[in-house]
Amino acid sequence: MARTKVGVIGTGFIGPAHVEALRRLGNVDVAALAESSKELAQSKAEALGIEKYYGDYKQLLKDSDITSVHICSPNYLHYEMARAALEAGKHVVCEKPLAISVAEAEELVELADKKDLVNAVNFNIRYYPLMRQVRTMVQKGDLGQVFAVQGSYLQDWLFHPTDYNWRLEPEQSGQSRAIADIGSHWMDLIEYVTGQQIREVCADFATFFKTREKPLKPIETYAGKVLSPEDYKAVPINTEDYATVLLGFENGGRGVVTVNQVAAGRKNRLYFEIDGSKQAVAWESETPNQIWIGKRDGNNEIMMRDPSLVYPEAMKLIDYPGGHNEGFPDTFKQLAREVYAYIAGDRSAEPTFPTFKDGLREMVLCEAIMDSSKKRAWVKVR
Ligand code: SOE
Repeated sequence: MARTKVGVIGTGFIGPAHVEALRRLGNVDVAALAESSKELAQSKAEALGIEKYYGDYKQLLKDSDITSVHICSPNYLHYEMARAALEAGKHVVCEKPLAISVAEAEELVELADKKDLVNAVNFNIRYYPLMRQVRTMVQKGDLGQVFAVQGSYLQDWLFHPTDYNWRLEPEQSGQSRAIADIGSHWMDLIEYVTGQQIREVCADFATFFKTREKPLKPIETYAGKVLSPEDYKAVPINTEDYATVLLGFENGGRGVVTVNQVAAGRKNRLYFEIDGSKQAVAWESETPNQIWIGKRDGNNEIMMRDPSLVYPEAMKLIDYPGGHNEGFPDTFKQLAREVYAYIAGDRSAEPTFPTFKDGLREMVLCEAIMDSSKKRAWVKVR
């Protein structure tokens, strides 16, 4: 079997998760990595056991062994790197957000189409098997008409004013933080499982920490408290810690979502409840192997992630029997498996994985939400 050789660009918090997932596929080799300097690239390559390393991603793109790349760098680099990778004829899997503006994302969608290269955005939360189950339940009419969706995405890794990361800097991360970083996952998931597009939004943003203590040395996302007081300086913060957004769906359904990166005790918790005309369904990402099914005229149910209980569509994403729990790293593996099966196979069918078009969709939603929060009014999503 021909093995695809992959290059990973960026090895901070999320790059190693891509490396691990790719290695679990069996038909893909992580052949090279690129970092922002030769020294960093070398030490990461040693730690991750990757043979080739480059101190500049442009050198990796010249490597003719590499046929696809995973972009795991800070957000502001996604556009430049994805563009260069497509120009170099590589298939691209990009971390979210795809870019930091709608215009950039539109250009990438067009270029990927023109070059006829496989393109994906890592909206990994779709790949919890029970999310495929919920999507199939909606498609089969088990929920009836979707009346309303409510939920949240809460984290606490920015809870202290000394918590700091490049995601707090608009030049690196983009103009929106909580909505672009975690709201984008929630909206992508909800549109994916309900099949309903969000058509209008009304947003309320808050920044609770107007200044934060910036470490004078770089530290990685989720690194925790590793510095002392003299290692910090106070800097102003211009992006939102929190947002609540009212949503109007294309079928007339209503929704509301809260995102908050300073919610104590909520490590990384995405929650939703979909209320349909026949029954309701709810899920939270910190207990990802079960869904709640709500009924008016019978007992409510807890459905377990068990290949013998779910629809065949969801079964495809399950590698272990019921009770042998799968989680966050498995979502990366399942997404990558669909991408690499597509790369190796017949490419005439529509991809089953999130593509650059889905990345663009999130940019459009984020821009509408930011616009609404500035105007303090409802805004239509184009
Ligand atoms: C940081 O907030 C972050 O790593 C996001 O960027 C991810 O997409 C999400 O998986 C968890 O939190």
